[in-house]
Amino acid sequence: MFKSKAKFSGNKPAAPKSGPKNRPVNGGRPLSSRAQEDKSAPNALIYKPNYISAREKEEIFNYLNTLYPIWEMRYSKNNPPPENQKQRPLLRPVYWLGNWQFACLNYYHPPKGIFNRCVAAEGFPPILEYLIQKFEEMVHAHYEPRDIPRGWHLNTCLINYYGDQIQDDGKKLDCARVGEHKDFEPGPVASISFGERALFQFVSSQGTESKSNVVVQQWLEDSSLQIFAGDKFKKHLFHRVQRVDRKEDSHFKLNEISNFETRRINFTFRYVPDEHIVPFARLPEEAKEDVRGYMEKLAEHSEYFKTQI
Ligand SMILES: O=C(O)CCC(=O)C(=O)O
Repeated sequence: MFKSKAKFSGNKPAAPKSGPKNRPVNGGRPLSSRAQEDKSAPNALIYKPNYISAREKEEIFNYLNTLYPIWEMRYSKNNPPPENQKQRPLLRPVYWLGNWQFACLNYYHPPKGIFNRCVAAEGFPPILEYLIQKFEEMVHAHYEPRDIPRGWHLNTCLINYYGDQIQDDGKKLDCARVGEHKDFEPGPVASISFGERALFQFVSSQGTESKSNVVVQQWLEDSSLQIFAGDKFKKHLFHRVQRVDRKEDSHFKLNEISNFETRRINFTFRYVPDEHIVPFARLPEEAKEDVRGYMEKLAEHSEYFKTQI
């Protein structure tokens, strides 16, 4: 099953799985005093360094080599920017599995935003099915039933590509970060990371006017697993990727993403109730119009998307 080499030049083989099992979740810079108080609290967080073996990583990278991520725009003809906002591209290329939550359809956002936002997409390859099963078992063993919604299973995955945009003058623009947000899909979220480590922070936020407080932070390292769940980490706090290291002078050699160099790839696995996943053909006409271009682009390299348009 595990064949060729992962394509991260400068890649170090994953260390043996002998390290600490659940490392305390406060890596990185000193925390604010409020964060210090909370440092020992995050029972609802799992962090496992070196969780993905070298062979599993190879298999995942073989699969990544078959994907062609796309750059999406945040808004569209039928979902224009609000008055105080401008049309803009997302900060990074993405690929979704299970269902595609196009940015211009505003992502899955219960209780109101549940219909016509999650467009049926390709399923998981065997290596991810295998890992998902382990994540689900871990979740059931680790969390209280109240933190696991009925029917919860990891049927959705967002693959984020982090790195530099190469500008027209050849200069690199580092856009390896994600602003604070919540993942509104119900229940636990599992995340695996590859490449340069990222500073992942849970923050409390009083709105756009005031500065957010870092409550817990964790460096997400190559081949690590993170799981978070429960009201505190899913509903009350926001999370963000503050920055991605640039220790290795190298980037992943994957399929060409024009004018982009990827130094970190993250997969987040989530749950969308199956009844809220809609095939492209059944979207309302306006939504179809807004995402048809993306579907056509995806269909250039995907048999699945060819059958959908
Ligand atoms: O890249 C990561 O570690 C987190 C990504 C994330 O926050 C998201 O996709 O919602």
